[in-house]
Amino acid sequence: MNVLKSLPRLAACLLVLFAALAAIAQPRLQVEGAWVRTSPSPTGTAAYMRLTAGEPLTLVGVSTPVAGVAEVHDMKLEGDIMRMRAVPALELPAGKTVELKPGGLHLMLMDLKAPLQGEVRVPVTLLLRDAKGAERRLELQVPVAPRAPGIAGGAKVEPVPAGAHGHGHKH
Ligand SMILES: [Cu+2]
Repeated sequence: MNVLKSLPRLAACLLVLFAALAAIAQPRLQVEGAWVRTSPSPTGTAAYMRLTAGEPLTLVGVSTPVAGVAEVHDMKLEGDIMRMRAVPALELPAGKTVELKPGGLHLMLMDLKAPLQGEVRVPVTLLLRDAKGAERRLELQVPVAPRAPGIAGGAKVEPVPAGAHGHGHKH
C-alpha cells in the first residue's frame, strides 16, 4: 500500500530527472518556421527554417528517415544560373538568426522513400557541433506544407486566416 502511494511521486521524480537529462543533451538552438516543401514526386524536396543558436554551434549534417540522402545546401546565382552546392559546415553564431529559405540555404532531401503530401510531419535530425567540438543532435518534427507558414523573411506574405494550418490555396 505504501508502495502504491509513493508511485506517483516516484514517477514525478523520474520525469524531472529525464527532463534534466534532456536539457543537458539538447543543444541550445531555437528553431522557428520550419517546413518541408510538399513533394508529389519522390525525386527530392527541401526543408526550410530559421535557426538561432544560444551558443556557438555548427550545423554539420542532417538526417531523416524519409530520404535516402539529406544534405545542407546553399543556392547561389552564378551568371544567370542558380547553382546548389553542399555546405559541409554551416556556422550558427550565438544570437544570430540564420535563415534557411527558398533561393538560399536549405536542407536538401533527395531520394525520398515516398512522396511527401498532406498534413504530415517529417522527423528531421540536425547534426551539430558545439564550441568544444562535441557532437550534438536536435530532433525535429517538421510539417509538410506547400509553402512557408506565416511571415518568412522580408517577403510580403498574405495574411493566413485564423485556424488555417499550412493548407493554403495555391495561386
Ligand atoms: Cu539543394
